[in-house]
Order: sequence, then C-alpha cells, then structure tokens
Amino acid sequence: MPLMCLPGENIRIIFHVDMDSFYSSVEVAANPSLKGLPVVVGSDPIKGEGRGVVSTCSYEARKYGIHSAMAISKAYRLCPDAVYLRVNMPLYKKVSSNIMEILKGYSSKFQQVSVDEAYLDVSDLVQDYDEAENLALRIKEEVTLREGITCSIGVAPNKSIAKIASDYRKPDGLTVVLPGEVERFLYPLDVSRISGVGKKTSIILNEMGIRTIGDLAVYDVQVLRERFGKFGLVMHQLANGIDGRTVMERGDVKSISKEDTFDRDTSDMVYVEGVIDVLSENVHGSLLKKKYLFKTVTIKVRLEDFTTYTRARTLGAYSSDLSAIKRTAKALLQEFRGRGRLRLVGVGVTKLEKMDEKQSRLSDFF
Ligand code: TTP
Ligand code: MG
Repeated sequence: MPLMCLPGENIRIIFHVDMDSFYSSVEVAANPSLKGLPVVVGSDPIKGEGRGVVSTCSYEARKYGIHSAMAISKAYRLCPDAVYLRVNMPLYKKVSSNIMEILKGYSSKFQQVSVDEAYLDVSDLVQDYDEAENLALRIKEEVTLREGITCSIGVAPNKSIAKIASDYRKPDGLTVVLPGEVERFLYPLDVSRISGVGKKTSIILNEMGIRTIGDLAVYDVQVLRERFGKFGLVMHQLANGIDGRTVMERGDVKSISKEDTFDRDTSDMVYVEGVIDVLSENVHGSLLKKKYLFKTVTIKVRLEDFTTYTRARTLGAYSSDLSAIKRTAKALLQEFRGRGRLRLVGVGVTKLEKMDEKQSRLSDFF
C-alpha cells in the first residue's frame, strides 16, 4: 500500500528486532534435545536451593509462571522438572554478535540496544510497508536459519512504536503498525508498554487515572510535566506516537571530558572546585546519554604559565556515580594548591564500559 505523506514530512520505516527468550533459545539451539522443554537460565540454580535469580526462561517455562528476575528457588517450586542451566555469557555474546552482523547486512542505519535487540531504519531500502513486511520476514528467516533461534520484529514509523510492536506478538512475531494505524494500535495498550515507564511510574499514572496509552495521550501535558519533569513531556509525546529519535550506531567512545578556561586566572580553590562540580555534572550527563560506566576519573589543569598537567585515578569498580566523579576530581586537584594561579581546569572519565541497557533506557530521551 502506498504511503500517505504530507509535503515536507518524511515517513520512516523502523524495525525493532528482539530475540525470543534469548539466553534459553541459544541454549536450546546448542542442545536440540532441550527443544520443547521448560528451560530456565539463571545464576546459582543448584536444584532450587540456590539464591540466584532467573535471567530468562523458555516460553514453555513461562506457562508455569516463571519469568526473568524471579528467585530461582521460586521458579523451582513452580516447575521442579524444568531444565535449570547456568548463564553462559560468552556463548550468548558470540551468538548475539553473529545476529548483529546479519542485521547490519540489511541496513547501515543499525543500532544495537542490548545483547538481543536492535533497531534498523529501512526507509531508504523499501518503497512501502508491504515491502517492509517482506523484508522483515526475510530477516526472521535468516536469523532462524543461521542461528537456530527465533525473533520478533516490530515495523513502525518510529523507534518507540516499533519496540512496542516487536513485543506485541511474541514469540516468532511480526507486527506492522502503519502510519495511519498508530492511534488504533497504541491507545488500548497499557501505559507500562512505553519504554521507560516502569513499575513506579505506572503506579503513579494509575493513581492519576491513566491506565492506557490512550489515557496518557489525551492527558494534560502541563500536569504531566509538573509531576514527572521532562519525562512527563516525553511520555506524552510517545503516547501520541511522536518519537523523532534516529537509528544510529554509536561509535566506540574512549573517553568523555569537559573543560573550562576561566575568565581570569585564579588561585581561589573554592571557585575551582565549584567549576569542577559543574564540569563533572556535564560529563556525567554525557555518560548517561551515551550509556557508559566509567572506571577512571581524570583532571586536566593548566597553570597561568600554560604548563598543563593531567592526573588520573582509577576506582575499584565501574561506576555511574556522579559524586564519585566530583570527589575524585577534587582529590586530584589537591596537588595544585599553592602552585600559583590556574588558567583552565578539565574533568574527564575513561576506561568506559557499556552500561546494561536495561538500566538506562530512560536516559535515552534526555
Ligand atoms: P529480553 O529481551 O527482555 O527477554 P528474552 O529475550 O529472554 O525474552 P523475550 O522473548 O520476552 O524477549 O532480555 C534479553 C536477555 O537479557 C534475556 O534472554 C536474558 C537477559 N535478561 C536478564 O539477564 N535479566 C532480566 O531481568 C532480563 C529482563 C533479561
Ligand atoms: Mg528478547
């Protein structure tokens, strides 16, 4: 069907591809005798005595009420006969990277968002949503043929709707939401389907009388802003099917830093520490946006004679903590006390590691 398009408006076609019960599907593909059985993957399974949690489980196991993040002991009570397996991350990472390579082969506008999901912008590759649907079927076939696991794909005019659509008919699903059908698709769904609307937000929204995405879409945006800040506005837009985010592969970021040259050279360390606070906040903001954790904090100091120093301190573990940046940067600054006036100060973080996407979905919007 041809696309209806207003002058100046670009209708995009975005795929969200998400593997079905990923860890357990990979286990089944590696050991076909598990096919059709309830399979639970988690830490510390030891015959239901362990203290770990379920990472995921096969759809057969889900029939018993087992789900991700449930205590393994509870899963064991629900289904003692399930196959319990330890997490084998290297295997899942290998299969994940094979699948991401397959997906990248379809469009250069590709963005991996977690170990088992990615967006593709196929707007330039197909003429219309019919062709897009055929392309999605081809991708599903290729993933199954090459890696032995199924995935679900949502096809829609933007990322948010595509993500909701991929989850709509799982497993092995394909849901196409045409631009003209966005409202009809979104409005009846529970607000918790919107990415970033977790349990706590859902409870507050429910208390405000907002249960469905449709309720949210027509709610007074000013009230949402007052209650949730900027995310109130974002939620309202997403509920109305508005999401301008592009599909972009993020480059490999090695470090993030910000610096400031003072209007006038200064030896006032209270003032310099204030600048360090602001720079740390900026660095931290970028870090969240780019979804990285850091392990090393650096500072840069330029004295009035232009001699420039960098200092670094590595923490014991990866962190996303703003106060750790501020504290470490200020500790590193101490050696420059009494060294004359400072011309510039900078704060940075290095040794970056991709954050677990599930922790950071909200930050995507800011
Ligand atoms: P999901 O895509 O959320 O779940 P899934 O692929 O297992 O199942 P679905 O068919 O509903 O998409 O997460 C991908 C993988 O991330 C999952 O296989 C295991 C891991 N994971 C955890 O380790 N803990 C969790 O709480 C969740 C939700 C996922
Ligand atoms: Mg999945």
